[in-house]
Amino acid sequence: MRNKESVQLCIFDLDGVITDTAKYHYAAWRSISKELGYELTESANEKLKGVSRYQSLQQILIWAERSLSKEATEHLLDKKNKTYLNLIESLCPQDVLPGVKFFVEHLKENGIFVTIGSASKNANNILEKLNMMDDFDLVVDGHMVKHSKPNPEVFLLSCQAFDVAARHTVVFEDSYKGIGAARTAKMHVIGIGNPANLPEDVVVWESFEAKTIDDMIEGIKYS
Ligand code: B16
Ligand code: MG
Repeated sequence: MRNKESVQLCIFDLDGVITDTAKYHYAAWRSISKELGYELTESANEKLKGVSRYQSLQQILIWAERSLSKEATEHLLDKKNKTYLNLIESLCPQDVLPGVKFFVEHLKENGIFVTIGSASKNANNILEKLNMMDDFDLVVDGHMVKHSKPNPEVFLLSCQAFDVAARHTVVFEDSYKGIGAARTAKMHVIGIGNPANLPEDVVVWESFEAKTIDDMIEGIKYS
């Protein structure tokens, strides 16, 4: 991809990209893990980022070497979500990560479609708290997909909605699984967050502050 005209769609992951809710998912899963007699470390938690609630619990059960009945599984999923919802109760527009609003506007002013591609079933709730519901052309969330990242379904739905080819699409992601999903779909990708937590062969922005379309084109040059 060489020029800005060839980017037609940008897809933003939500948790860890638009706002720092990833730390609340971690806190909630840590407490559930403790109940299961398992210590969830920060590095193990990296493997849960971008993964659906159900799949995350299945992974924790494997690590904890535990198995649960259907009822006990449902109970823990519900408990995790209630803990998480409590933690994000006071989320507000000030919690949008630095530079995100400006960058999203900058893309839209340049005629680029801007969507959300999140595994979360709480995405709409979070966007409402952040007062960002009207900022995106489409929100694809965990209610709309059958398959969890690294399956690319959550990103492909945005391409289909606006009839944009994957090669004209850029994904912003904070997780290994999400970057894998973008790559499987043959989309361009920029990592967001701490480079130490992401693949070495991806350009990572620690924040959106002062970023422009030109920076994005530079970042995806070799992806
Ligand atoms: P929920 P993203 C993902 O959101 C999170 O990274 C992941 O930790 C979480 O388990 C998943 O959403 C499901 O979230 O329990 O709210 O439905 O990063 O894809 O925006
Ligand atoms: Mg994320």
